[in-house]
Amino acid sequence: MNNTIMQLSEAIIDGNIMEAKILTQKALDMGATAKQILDEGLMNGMNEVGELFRDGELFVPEVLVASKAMDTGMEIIKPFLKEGDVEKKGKCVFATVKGDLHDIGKKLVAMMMEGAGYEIVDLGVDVSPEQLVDAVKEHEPELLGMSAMLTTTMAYMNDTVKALEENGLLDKVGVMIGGAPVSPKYASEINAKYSADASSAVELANSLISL
Ligand code: B12
Repeated sequence: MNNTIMQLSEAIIDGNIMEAKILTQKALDMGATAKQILDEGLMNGMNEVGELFRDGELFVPEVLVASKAMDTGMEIIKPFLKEGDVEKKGKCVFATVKGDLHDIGKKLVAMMMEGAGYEIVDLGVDVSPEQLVDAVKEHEPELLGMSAMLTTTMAYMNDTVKALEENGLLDKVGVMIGGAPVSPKYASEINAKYSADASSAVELANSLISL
């Protein structure tokens, strides 16, 4: 089984979508847990892709197919991340901020939260502060989750919080943020809550809901 999970990591790095699909299913069939497949297979591969990209050994098109391979695996394990018949805890609107097209991390957080009993409204990528304000008005969620992966786009998180405040919505919704350039310090500066990964995002959401 460990061998299959290692091969799955390699399939992500190689951007081999078909292999990623087959190996994710094979690992499940062999008894691996969804969490194991996610952490040791999919995420492990994606972390390596990140390093190769940073070092100039992989380029955007290759990273894009690696992301698609990761997505394929995530879709297969999604049903297994659910915590059984959990009662609905609340609603969370998710988006990647304006100018930013990275969505793997956001989808993962949304997926884990859905598994933990939250109703998810995913607005996708490149979502402006105005669109987020409209969505909060329309869906009336308890939580708003924003993701940014670029230093150039994270400022839209602050713009969104300000826009929520101007519209009298900030005391109605808990704002959660995350993504590589975001820090707990930045979150507290902009009146939001930070979480580093998908599991701690669920814990953060639970604590915000119970406040
Ligand atoms: C995949 C990827 C891409 C893919 C995205 C595909 C997709 N559908 O998402 C593509 C190829 C499109 C891409 C494009 C670009 N990318 Co890119 N990309 C990455 C890469 C390699 C991996 C990101 C990823 O998916 N990681 C896996 C996921 C699971 O992790 P994650 O996103 O961090 O999410 C976790 C946490 O952050 C947190 N989290 C995330 N969101 C949220 C939200 C909430 C509410 C919470 C609570 C938590 C949370 O939980 C998640 C799960 O654990 C990173 C490298 C890296 N180290 O991050 C670069 C990286 C983010 N990209 C980078 C760059 C520069 C670009 C481009 C500008 C490149 C170019 N020259 O065109 C473009 C920008 C396009 C745009 N406008 O957005 C830089 C950013 C540098 C910076 N400081 O700004 C990075 C860091 C690479 C690098 N080292 O240079 N990229």
